Amino acid sequence: ERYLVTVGETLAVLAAPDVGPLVLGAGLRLGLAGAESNVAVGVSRLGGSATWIGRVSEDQLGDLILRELRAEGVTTVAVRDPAPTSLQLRERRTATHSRTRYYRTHTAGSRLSADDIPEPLVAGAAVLHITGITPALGEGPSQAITRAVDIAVDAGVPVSLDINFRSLLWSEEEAGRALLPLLRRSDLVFAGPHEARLVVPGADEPEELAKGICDLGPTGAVIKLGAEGAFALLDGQGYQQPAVPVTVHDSVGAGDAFVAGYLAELLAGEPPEQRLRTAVVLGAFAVATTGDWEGLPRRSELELLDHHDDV
Ligand code: CKP
Ligand code: MG
Repeated sequence: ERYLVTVGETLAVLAAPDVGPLVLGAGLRLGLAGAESNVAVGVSRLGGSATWIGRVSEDQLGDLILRELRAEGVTTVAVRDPAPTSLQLRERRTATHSRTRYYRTHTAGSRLSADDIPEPLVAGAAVLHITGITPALGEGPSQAITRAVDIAVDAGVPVSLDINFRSLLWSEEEAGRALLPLLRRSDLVFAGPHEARLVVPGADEPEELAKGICDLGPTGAVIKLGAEGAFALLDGQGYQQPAVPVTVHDSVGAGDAFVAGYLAELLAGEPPEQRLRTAVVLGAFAVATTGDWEGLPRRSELELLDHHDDV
């Protein structure tokens, strides 16, 4: 069976449903986040096989993470760890501005190590998907990603990398320096324009950024342009993909949704045009619904956004 394998940290989110500063007694909604597990869920909902590798706490939040991922049909390869689950606090300071804070040091997910990566599982995958978040979590997670890429490259498994720069975790300089060697060994790279400039400084337009990435080694670069869709350079051929217009409710998770749509179609053997089309449809679902992954579509729902409901 053709499956995607991904490695990363899934965290608990405490999100304020109301707009305004946090006050005593405010409600906080419990959710789950994590770029790599978001992608795994998105692929699984579209009928693809996805395996997520990571460390989870031995407490109730660790149980919750595994229960939800498994309920979504994702295969989990989890090392249980006595350390707590990482948290992400999200405050909706105004309707359009949020403040977020991570509590993700000395946590289960950040104690991931190279020994946690099972070789046959990665070597047997159709694609390995990683993001720039995991290497930012520390020495152990960074080595785990390098180990996964070593196994994939040796086995001829294509590597997909989403740069996913997080300014709360490291500086642009640190990120550029750490991600460049991973990018050089990747086959397919996803990035927003700002993220692409971390590795291709001086370039500006999506076409230049994609070309700059491919000059470093990958055969494919997909520049995610949000409401403007995406530009992809795949095996030397350029593709322009417009977005699906929707009302934005919550843009977190849009990038992961896009990647999930693209990779699910890649697993299904679909051509680039179809991969990019499904990618923007998943991105639209993610921004039009609340939660990072909860609103992602099943395959039967992909056409839902093509027409408006006048009922
Ligand atoms: O780039 P995206 O908005 O798609 O990524 C969102 C995820 O893993 C989210 O689930 C969050 O917890 C994180 O990125 C992160 O660690 O920042
Ligand atoms: Mg992203």
